[in-house]
Amino acid sequence: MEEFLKYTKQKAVKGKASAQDIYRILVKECKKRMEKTPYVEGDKKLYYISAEFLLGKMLSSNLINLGIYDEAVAFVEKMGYTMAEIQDVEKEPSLGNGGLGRLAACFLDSIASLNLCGDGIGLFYHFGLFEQKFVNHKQMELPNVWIEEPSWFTKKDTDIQVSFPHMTLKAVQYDMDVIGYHGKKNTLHLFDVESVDESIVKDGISFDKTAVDKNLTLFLYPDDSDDDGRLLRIYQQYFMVSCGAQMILADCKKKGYPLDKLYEHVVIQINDTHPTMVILELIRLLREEGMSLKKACAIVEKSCAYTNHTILAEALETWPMAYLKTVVPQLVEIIEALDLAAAQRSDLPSLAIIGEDERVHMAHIDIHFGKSINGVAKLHTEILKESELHDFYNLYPEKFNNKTNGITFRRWLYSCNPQLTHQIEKWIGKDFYEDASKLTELSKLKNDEEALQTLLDIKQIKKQEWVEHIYRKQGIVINPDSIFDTQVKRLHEYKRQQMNALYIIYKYLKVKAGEKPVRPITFIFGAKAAPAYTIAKDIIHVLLCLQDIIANDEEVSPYLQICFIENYNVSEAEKVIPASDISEQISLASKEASGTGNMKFMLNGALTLGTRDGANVEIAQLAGEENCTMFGKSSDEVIEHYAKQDYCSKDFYEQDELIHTLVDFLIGEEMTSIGDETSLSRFYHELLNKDWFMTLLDLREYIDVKEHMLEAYEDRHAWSVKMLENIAHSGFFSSDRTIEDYNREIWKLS
Ligand code: GPU
Repeated sequence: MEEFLKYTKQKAVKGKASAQDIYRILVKECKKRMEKTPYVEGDKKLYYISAEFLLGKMLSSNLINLGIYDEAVAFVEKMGYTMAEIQDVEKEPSLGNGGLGRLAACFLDSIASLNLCGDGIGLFYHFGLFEQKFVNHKQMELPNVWIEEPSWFTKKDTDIQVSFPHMTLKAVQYDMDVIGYHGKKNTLHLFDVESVDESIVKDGISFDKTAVDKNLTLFLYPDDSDDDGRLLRIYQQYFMVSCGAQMILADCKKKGYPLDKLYEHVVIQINDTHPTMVILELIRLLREEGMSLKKACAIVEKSCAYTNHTILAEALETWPMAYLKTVVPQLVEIIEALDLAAAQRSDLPSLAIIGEDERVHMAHIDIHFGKSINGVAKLHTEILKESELHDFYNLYPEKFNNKTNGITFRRWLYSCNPQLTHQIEKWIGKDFYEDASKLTELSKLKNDEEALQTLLDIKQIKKQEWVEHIYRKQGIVINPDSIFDTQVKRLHEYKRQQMNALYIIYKYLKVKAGEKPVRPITFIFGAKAAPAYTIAKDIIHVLLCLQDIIANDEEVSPYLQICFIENYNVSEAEKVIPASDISEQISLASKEASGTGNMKFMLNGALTLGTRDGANVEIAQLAGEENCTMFGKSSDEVIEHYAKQDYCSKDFYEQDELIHTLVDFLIGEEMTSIGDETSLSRFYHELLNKDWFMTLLDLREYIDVKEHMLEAYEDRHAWSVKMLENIAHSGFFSSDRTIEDYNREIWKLS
């Protein structure tokens, strides 16, 4: 790191290097080394195609993988800064919504780190997920500008073009090097349209949805609550897959691979159904090469694999045939042919590609014409096989498999929690850096008083750091000695932030009645609601009102506090997760496909308070039931309620006085005096008359177990043992393990 030293000598003396200067030097140094790093080679290549890559800031991650993190920290400190201050300079590329996009980013890191030849393909959105501001206890959305110099992306020459009925769009390709941990590199390819025009964005995030040549790559997930928005989604999806398919076939031709052996050299992992049209586009392009439809289908079926991330009906994409005829008429003939071919394999209407309502079921294309379909946690895959996709499972049992999600420990431990990382290294040596399963060795410390105290001390340091951060960012003063009880994730009814809100109301009323908790509690939230998702925004409103009511109540505020993190994103996650004591994972059982935040908390020594849903089930199994708090109705019971349609929230409200009181609070004097009555009463009625995600079903038990958990916190020794056991058994959730599973069973790269 000679450059650092030279720079230190020149500028440190004069004391005029700004954080910006330092950031630029570090990026330059990284890029220089990345350029010299060789590509991973192999005669078979994976393409991970995804509408989202929620990368987060790249500086620390790149420094770690290049093996120069410690040197860089020393340099930064010599210049009078902390690494956090330098990291602050970078704008976060928020090119994803939540778990699905972050998973794709973790996977890129692991693929390269395992020395597997695999690239990402996606879109170069000019504005990432909106920036969230709170005004009058409500969420406002602002455009999120992230493109800046210096950039990790490099513009590449390409002659790719994509044709639509009334226009042909020229592609612009941006590539980012993805460095493996102490290893070689792969590439993330993001495609943009040459004619894109940022100036059409007006007041916040509105723009002319019909000017597709100008808007196609402006926004991640544009509002699809109207026809124009939905058409735009199809334009985006087709542009992405067409660029990807053209690039893949061009790569093969360049390497001299015969296209009829495509599957020997290429495997395409389709991340949810957003990129499903890649199957159709590949078939179309192979036919243009002179291949028969039948042969093209057979080759593509052997090359593509699909990952399902949800069983929520509203998230399973179907497109009206009429939309597809408008945007991608060149694919319609292929869709109809596949529909016929599928009907020959099974005549069950539930397996049709074109439904009776003339809608095209995207997942059905993937399952019929891909070689593999996987769920993202054991329970989720079982539900797919046994209920949601049962008929498909009967037809293609060999295609179904599970790949429990994972997270990259490079970001979610080494980078975000260096204190814990260094301590672990002192305890068990360096092997866990390359092999996360080695963390189990930590269990040997469970009777070591000094080690357990150190674990508590590190947690306290991370809490103190976060308290300072949130004070700087939002001006909120948090008691670092309070219990940090955290629920951070997208705002969705199935994730049940509203159940947590009702618990807080319960606690508030207790304190008002004189029952004070032994130790203050800080309820931490972070969540963005989709701009058109009204009820989700109502829930944010409830929480922000409660935050204010409690903060302004002299009786209650010494004991309880809500902190709603504004604009929660990857960078905020990296700060709050290591500081948290309790990890709230309270989705309605069967609804959270996996969850990955749950794994990040476990790895950082927070204890899970969760339902038996998604990967929570595996967390409890690995960490031990005694080291987690699990509650709530099982997924079987929940699925039965849906089948029988016998859940009635009003019954719970009317038959349980406590629940009655808590729900009524939502429209009571305290709330309406500062909140918006329309919003509060809309949410109140939603809970009473619908409550589709059964909040009241699990509320009683939630209150009980949470009370116990908070009491258990006071036995600091017992709690620290649980922390240790959680960390020790989190190795399974390394995305390196997940990627090894994908590779062994689906990709089969050498
Ligand atoms: N997920 Br579908 C998203 O983040 N976005 C989506 O559009 C869909 C799923 C999430 C699941 O909700 C979460 O349970 C899972 O851990 C994650 O994908 C990654 O598989």
